[in-house]
Amino acid sequence: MRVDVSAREPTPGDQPANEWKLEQGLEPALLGLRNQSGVPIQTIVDNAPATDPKDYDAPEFKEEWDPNVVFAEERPGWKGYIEWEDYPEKKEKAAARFKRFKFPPPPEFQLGALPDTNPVLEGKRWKLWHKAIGGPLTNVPEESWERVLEEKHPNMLHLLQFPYNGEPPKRLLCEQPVTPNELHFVRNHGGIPDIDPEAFDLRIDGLVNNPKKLTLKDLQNESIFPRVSKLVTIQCSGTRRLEQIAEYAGEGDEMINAPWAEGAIGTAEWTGVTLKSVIKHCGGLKDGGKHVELYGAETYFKGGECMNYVVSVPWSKVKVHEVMLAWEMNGKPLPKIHGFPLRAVVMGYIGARSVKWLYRIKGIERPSRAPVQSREYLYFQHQVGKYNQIPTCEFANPFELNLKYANREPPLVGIQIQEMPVSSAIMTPWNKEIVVHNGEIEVTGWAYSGGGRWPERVELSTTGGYSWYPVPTSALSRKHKFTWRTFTAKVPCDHEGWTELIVRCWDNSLNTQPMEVRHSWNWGLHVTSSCHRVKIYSVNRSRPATAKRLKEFEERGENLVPITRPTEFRTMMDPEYIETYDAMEPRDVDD
Ligand SMILES: Nc1nc2c(c(=O)[nH]1)N[C@H]1C(S)=C(S)[C@@H](COP(=O)(O)O)O[C@H]1N2
Ligand SMILES: [Mo]
Repeated sequence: MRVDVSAREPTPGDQPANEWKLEQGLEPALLGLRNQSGVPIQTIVDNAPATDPKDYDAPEFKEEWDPNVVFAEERPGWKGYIEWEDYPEKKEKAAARFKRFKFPPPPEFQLGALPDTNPVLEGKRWKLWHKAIGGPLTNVPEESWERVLEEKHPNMLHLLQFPYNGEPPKRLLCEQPVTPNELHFVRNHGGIPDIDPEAFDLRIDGLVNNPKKLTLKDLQNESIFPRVSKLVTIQCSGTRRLEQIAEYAGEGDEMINAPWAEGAIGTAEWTGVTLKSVIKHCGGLKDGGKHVELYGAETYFKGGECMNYVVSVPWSKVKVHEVMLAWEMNGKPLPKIHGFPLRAVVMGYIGARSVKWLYRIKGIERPSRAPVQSREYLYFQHQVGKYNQIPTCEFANPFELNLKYANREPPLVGIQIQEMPVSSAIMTPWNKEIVVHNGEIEVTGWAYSGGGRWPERVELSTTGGYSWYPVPTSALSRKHKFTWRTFTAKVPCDHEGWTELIVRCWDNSLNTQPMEVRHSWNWGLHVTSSCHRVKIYSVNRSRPATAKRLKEFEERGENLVPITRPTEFRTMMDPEYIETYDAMEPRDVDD
């Protein structure tokens, strides 16, 4: 890798074969740094090999303690649940063990090419982290994958094998307004716990008046808690991240910033109770209690530390019954991969708050300082990047930064993402497709708005955004607070050749979407709320000349694709050419 291009002296004969591609930014992963500052900048490439996983158990890495004992699962019947938050010493032990190994760097999937495999990315480091810590974490990656194969649709697009992140193929996402469980996207930060519902209870503590533990039976006792069922769309803030990546690379951790397309969104009917009724049953929040922290049972890694999955929502959201604790998804018990036996469903918020394998709820004063709440899922201002995520640019090394800030107020230069904004996406046609049509193009897609707003008008453009046609109400699925609307609609397209199909949604508050990806681009690559644009090559058969030409292709058995290949047959015979030429205005003038 060329680390400093400005320092490079070109000598005759040393021209790399890919120089032209480098000049043109066609291999950005190999480009170096052009340092015009006059000050040397550290660009050391760390070539030390990663620890061989075979050595994790070797004598030199042996601990004086047994990871099966120290990191033992907390409770019988709760496979995949190690409690970290209650035991700082345990966290320290794991962090110290983690530090003894060297792990491979993340794959370069933004500046370099995405592999054409399914799973697209493997999650190698995450697998190794689990194996290196050992004990009950050792086989979590394999068990997670087995669960995926068991519970998810065979056609899922697996973006990341472990922690599992997968979305349904476009053709299946919007077939119906309620997403079948097997096709609902999955976004995991770790393994998939397997908790015996008989052994399960939910702990409610912190700033609540009467801390309690409630079993599933308690929660399902309708004489205490009214049962609710509600259609709710869950959308990951990473939905459509691929479009941001295609424009400009951002933070490139394959787990944190998985390269989602349009499918990290799904709608289900969730059944359970509202969190407000549960907190009320616990005597309400104490004075000063303004947020509730939600704990997920699996192990998450951040900056070399082990932790449980913890986020928070404000009490104001809970108070209006917009947070549910659900045990059913579309009339069936929650699939294990979606949080069995109990998950939160936070309506109209970013998916990250809808905690799966929910085992604890804690009343707190301020938004959680757990990293998923306060260091991830931040919406950074445009100019924030790798070197300036904190108000002072003290550290270039994110690992050091994490350790330094582990026990302090987190950096606050980004907005914590809670309510999702209005957004939409086209599911068909696909980007770069050749669409042969009769003057109207059939478009399918979805539109959604967070915070309890709903798509009030969905518009399509076949002219790159100059003119817009509303999707007829009859072509949109029913509106509800907290759900998307799917659509299949025909939109006029007079244009021929390359054009851009665009979708734009107006919600009931008349919020709409920025036109360009750059307008919503941010370092964490979250919330791609700009209008979804799909480039298509339009072939409009409603034009007689086009219909005639297509017929000729058909008669001669000639392929229209690839369109880049020159037409093989003569498209006009001499007599027709002369006749046409003579009928035309002359090419040149005589005087
Ligand atoms: N315990 C736990 N809860 C979690 C997550 C997780 O990794 N662990 N991922 C969150 C994120 S980022 C999203 S987008 C949603 C996805 O929900 P789903 O996998 O059921 O579609 O779950 C959220 N709840
Ligand atoms: Mo998410």
